[in-house]
Amino acid sequence: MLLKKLYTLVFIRAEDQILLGYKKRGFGMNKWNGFGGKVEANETIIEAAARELKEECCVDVKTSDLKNIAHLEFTFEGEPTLMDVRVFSTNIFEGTPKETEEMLPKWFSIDNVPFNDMWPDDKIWFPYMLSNKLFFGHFHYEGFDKILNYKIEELESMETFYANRKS
Ligand code: 6OG
Repeated sequence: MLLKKLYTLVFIRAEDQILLGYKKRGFGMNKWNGFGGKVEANETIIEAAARELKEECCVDVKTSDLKNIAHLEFTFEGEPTLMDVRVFSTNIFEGTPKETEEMLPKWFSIDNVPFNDMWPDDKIWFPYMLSNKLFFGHFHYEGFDKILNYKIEELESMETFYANRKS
């Protein structure tokens, strides 16, 4: 039995650019990624997404402007947990991204995403996100650098995906 832990991951888009943050500490340290973290017991997933974005780079979004674009699952060989990551995107936001203790934000052209300094799974699923598809992905890692196997599929709607999912 895998213990499921819920996380959020938010991407801010502006024309042909995407906002990424360089993680300065903790899980995924020294990698570029979207902004996110664990969902707390007292909040909804989408509230957690907006909260983490604000905490990590000082950008404000309305929860109603966050679009759920993907569901990602990560498992690690020999580890009992499954990371259940809800991915959101928006191009409606307020404020200028600012460095915090956790993240250094930077805009990247969508043609110049720094995949060599990101989680290895990102180069597999970013093309789906950047072409505005909805998708599900599961990645099984050995350690933190090697993907042993994965599955990725485009979805027609996130609502249907969650409605048909067993838990
Ligand atoms: P904190 O530990 O900072 O939350 N995350 C991943 N993101 C990508 N792109 N690839 C992975 O491959 C990831 N594993 C975790 C989810 C961790 C943050 O990192 C994301 C959260 O936004 C393994 O609270």
